Amino acid sequence: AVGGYFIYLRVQERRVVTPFAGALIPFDRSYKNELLWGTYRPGVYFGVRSRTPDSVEMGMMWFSYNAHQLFLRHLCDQNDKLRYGWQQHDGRSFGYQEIIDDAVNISTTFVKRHNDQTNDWISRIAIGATASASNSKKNDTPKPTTGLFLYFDWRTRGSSNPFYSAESCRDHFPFCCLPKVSLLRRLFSLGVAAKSGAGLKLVGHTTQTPNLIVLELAVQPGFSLDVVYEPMRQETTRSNGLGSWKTPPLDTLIHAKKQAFRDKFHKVFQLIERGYNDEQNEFAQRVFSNLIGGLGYFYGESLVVSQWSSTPSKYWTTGLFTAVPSRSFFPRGFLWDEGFHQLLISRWDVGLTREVMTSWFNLMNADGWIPREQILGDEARSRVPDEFIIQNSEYANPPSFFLTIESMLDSLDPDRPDEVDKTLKFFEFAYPRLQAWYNWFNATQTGSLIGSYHWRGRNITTERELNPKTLTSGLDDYPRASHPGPEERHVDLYCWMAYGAGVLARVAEEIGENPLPYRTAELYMKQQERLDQLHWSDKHGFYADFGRHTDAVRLERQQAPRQLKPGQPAPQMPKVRVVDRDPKPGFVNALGYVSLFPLMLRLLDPSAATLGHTLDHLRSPNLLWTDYGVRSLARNSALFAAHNTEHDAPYWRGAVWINMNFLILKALKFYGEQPGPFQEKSQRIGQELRDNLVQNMYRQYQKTGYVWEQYVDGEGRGSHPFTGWSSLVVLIMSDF
Ligand code: 6A9
Repeated sequence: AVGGYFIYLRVQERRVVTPFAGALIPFDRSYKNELLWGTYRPGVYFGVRSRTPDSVEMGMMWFSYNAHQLFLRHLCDQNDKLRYGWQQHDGRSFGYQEIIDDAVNISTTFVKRHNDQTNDWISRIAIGATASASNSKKNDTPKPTTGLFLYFDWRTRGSSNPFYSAESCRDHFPFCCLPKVSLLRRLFSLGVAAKSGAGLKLVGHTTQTPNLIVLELAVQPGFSLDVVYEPMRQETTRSNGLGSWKTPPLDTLIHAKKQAFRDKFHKVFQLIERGYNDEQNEFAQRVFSNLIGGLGYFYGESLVVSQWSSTPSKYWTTGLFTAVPSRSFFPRGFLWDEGFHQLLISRWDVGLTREVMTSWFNLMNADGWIPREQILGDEARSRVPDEFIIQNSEYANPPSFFLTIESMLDSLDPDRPDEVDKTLKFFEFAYPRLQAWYNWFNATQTGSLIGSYHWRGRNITTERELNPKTLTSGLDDYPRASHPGPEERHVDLYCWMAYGAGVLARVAEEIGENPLPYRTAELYMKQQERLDQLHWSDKHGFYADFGRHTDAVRLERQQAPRQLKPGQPAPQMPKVRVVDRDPKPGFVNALGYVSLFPLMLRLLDPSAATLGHTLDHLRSPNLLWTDYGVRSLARNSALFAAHNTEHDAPYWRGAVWINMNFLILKALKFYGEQPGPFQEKSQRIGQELRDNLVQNMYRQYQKTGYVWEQYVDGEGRGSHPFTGWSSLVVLIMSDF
């Protein structure tokens, strides 16, 4: 008591599944009603739900007869080879989609009204014959009949059944009303493949309480159906049916909504003024609409492991409001994709962006970590192979939301003081979480050399991969050090951190917090000597990662074991990695997107010689330049277009990706505005690049009907339609 001794106990606790301690960012209360219902099921061709866990979900399925085979259409699936997508969608109250399935054309329209009293909506489903069907078939062929199913599905929880009991249901509805299980049996008996129950969530019980209502119809072109939703109000027990929708008539309302969409699109993006023709403008509208119409609400929990526990724990159960990269192939939230999606959405409706960011940042745990891929709920989980489901709380994903934040700050509109106010309020609430996020990177992703950074999550013991992947960086198979280890330094992560510090400083300034710590960090990291010392390779002449590396790796089929028993067939041996020369510590010889990061995130001084070299590489057709955009890896790079395993095709090894090209363009615009030796060159390359990207994506859209995940020699590749970050083509057209 006298001596003043003490024991200092410092324990680093990791609370992986504990929510961040600070206050949750509040959702905008004034949107609660307005944004309650929507087409928030992007993974089905058409689906409506509310942003509440227990929502009734509406969906649509149909049978397609093709070459005498019967297909059930429900989940968006690129093997269906349909052309579909939102042609207009305003993200709040209106969407119009067309789906072309061989001879049949299905349109889905979603219209919402809302005021303080109500948030009714109508979904109109209309069937038509496609042009090709009416041309090729003479009038004497009968009109095609489509088997159409509409369903209303809810999770049975306690007594929250929003409909009627089975008996009264049958009395009230002239269609079947039955537990999902029966429905599935019926679909099976019709010869539909078991394919995860045709995508229907099978609630794990077989009691006779209905949790699904299905309306089954045989319809022909010309058919149209309106589903009217009206919340049950206390004072009314009887529906007034279409009554309140009679004035104005629905057609008039839809017409007005379409026109309002076009007008707003014109005002926001001004494509006609920029010389694009009507068809190109239409293309841009569709791309944009399919992104914003892809906003979804998901509910459930992630599975998480950490270095402290390798058995997966459940993250807390939560909802997520997010756009998705691809409705067909990965209709769920991805952290770094979302930062890019919101660049576009925030231009249109910054309120939606605040809702989405609120949702994402509220997923932060006590350590400041946000899970990278969000696979929430059974429906989402049923579409993902097991090895992708588990998230690791040691692993990062680029903090691309800093791009969104910068763009929101750049476009604070003094003519909309209410929105400015809301956005700044949002930043006030978000600030502790943004800081925690940034600190989490600093606490977990630093390199062993002071001031450097290093993505965790590479597989050190791999035998099959030509170059162990770095999924966390978002650039998956982009070549890094051939032998992962603690000495690695990753230039892209260094740039994200320098850039993030600058954005955080700006946020701090705007909301009256102290920007100094972040400003200092930014300036420190932007010092050319620091950056160059860590990442400029004199030997190669470009910015590069550092690590134990050799180019001399290849895949070779393993020898079959010598002693085969008589009659035993030779086993098919896998290809394994062979290292012909020992790795040495040094810069990694892989010119590509990673080398461009100091340019992309605008870290370089406008007069830096390294900027000039980077521009030269970018513009060189022998290296990175193509007529269709800047490719991810230089053509002369050792792993250019190389498979990573015998089954793992090249992904970020040469293909053109639109999110990275967007950042390149943004940087070229920036350097084109800075007086200096490279100003004129930046402008020229920027214009060429913009035209190349837009022309090619538009051509590919005309040819194939899709926007694609990536482009190889100009051809669309990978998942499609991919109206995630590829939809940035709209911002590119509008010159941002
Ligand atoms: C595979 C397939 C039905 C890979 O766009 C999302 C991500 C990007 O964040 C990342 O940078 N994509 C890019 O390299 C797609 C990832 C898809 C993984 C899911 C499961 C399901 O099969």
